[in-house]
Amino acid sequence: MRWLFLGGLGAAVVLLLGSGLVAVLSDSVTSDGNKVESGTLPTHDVQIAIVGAVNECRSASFSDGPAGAAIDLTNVDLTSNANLPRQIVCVKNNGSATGRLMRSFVNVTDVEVGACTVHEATQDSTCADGDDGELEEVLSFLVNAANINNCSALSDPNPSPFGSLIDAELAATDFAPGSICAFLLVPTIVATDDQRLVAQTDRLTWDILFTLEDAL
Ligand SMILES: [Ca+2]
Ligand SMILES: [Ca+2]
Ligand SMILES: [Ca+2]
Repeated sequence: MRWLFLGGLGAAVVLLLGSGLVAVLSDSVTSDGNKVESGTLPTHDVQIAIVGAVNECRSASFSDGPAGAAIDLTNVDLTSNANLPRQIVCVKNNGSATGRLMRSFVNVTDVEVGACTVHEATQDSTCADGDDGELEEVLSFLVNAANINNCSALSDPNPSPFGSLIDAELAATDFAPGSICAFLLVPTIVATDDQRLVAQTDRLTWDILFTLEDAL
C-alpha cells in the first residue's frame, strides 16, 4: 500500500509541471472581422437653372439641361446702343469635388433669314436666305457674376464681343461642392454703321456650355 501511494503522488507532480510549460510557450488571441472597403472618388457634377432674378438662384430647381433658352430675342433694334434685356443663369456645383468653372459659347450658327434688305445688300455680298450671317460681329455681352452661395465668380466690367465668348474662359475659381453662382448676361450692340447694315435680318443661335474641371 505504501509504495502504491508514493507512486501515485509522483505521477501527479509530473502531470502538473507538464501542463504549466504548455501554457507559457503557446498562447493566442484573434481580432476577427477585419475589412477594407473602398469609397468613391470625388466627382464633378455641374447643373444650371434659368431664373428671372438673381435671388431666385437660391431656391431654383437645378438640372442637367432645363427646357428653354436663357436668351431668346427677336426683332432686335440694331440702331440702339442700350443694353438689351439681361438674362440670368444660375450654376451649381452638385458634385463632391472642388473645381474651377469654365464658360463658353458653343454650337454657334449665324445665318441670313429671308430676303436681303435693300440697305443690307449694299454692304453684304452673302445675304440670300441661308447664307452666312454677320450678327455675331455686332453683338457683345456684359457678363456679371453674383455670389449666391460661397461662389468666387469672375465679372468683367467691359462688354465681351460675342466671338471672344466662343473660347472657354474661366468663370469661377475654387467652385466647391454646394456653391452657386449667378451669371448675368446682358446683350448689347457694339458696332459701326456698316456692321449694323450687314447684320440686318440675320439670326444668331448658340448654346452656353459650363464645364467644371479639376483646379490647377
Ligand atoms: Ca451675310
Ligand atoms: Ca447679313
Ligand atoms: Ca440679313
